[in-house]
Amino acid sequence: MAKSSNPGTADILVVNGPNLNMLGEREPAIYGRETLDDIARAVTARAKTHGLSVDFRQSNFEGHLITWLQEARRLNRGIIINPAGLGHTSVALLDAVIVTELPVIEVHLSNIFAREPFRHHSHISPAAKGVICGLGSQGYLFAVDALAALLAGKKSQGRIKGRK
Ligand code: CA2
Repeated sequence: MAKSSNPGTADILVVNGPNLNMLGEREPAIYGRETLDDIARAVTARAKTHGLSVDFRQSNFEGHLITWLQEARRLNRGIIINPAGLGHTSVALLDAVIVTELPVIEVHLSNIFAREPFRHHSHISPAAKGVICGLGSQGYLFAVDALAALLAGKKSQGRIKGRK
């Protein structure tokens, strides 16, 4: 599992699904040459430019992903998820995303719409604020930027409300 850089109370939880621990080792033509640890470092650095901290995780077990999402509601402010193959199959993962009640950005490294038909549908997408696919590891960085903007917007809305 990629190391969690800031377990527990990070602003952004990044959840990576099954087989993404293999990045950089196989199928570079589809997924690029970067490892998941490379992506974790880049995401953490990008988040830091926005003053945000990151808890970056990966598991091959659906139950781990679901438990992390359930905990996120208490511990985090926004979520980036690459559900990997589970995005195409798992209603349970969708339910866990909904439970978070947090802004969620779904990321896929590859363009799932340019691949096999079974990859064209994601159960997660209807619950996501936004979906990024086909931009490789850069997609994670754009997701950080998007979440930063969403969280900043929430903060200022809160201040306006608080003044009333
Ligand atoms: O493009 C993506 O990010 C995917 O979520 C990756 C999943 C795939 O099932 C989705 O359709 C799209 C697969 C992750 C497996 O990653 C590997 C990396 C290197 C070697 C083998 C698998």
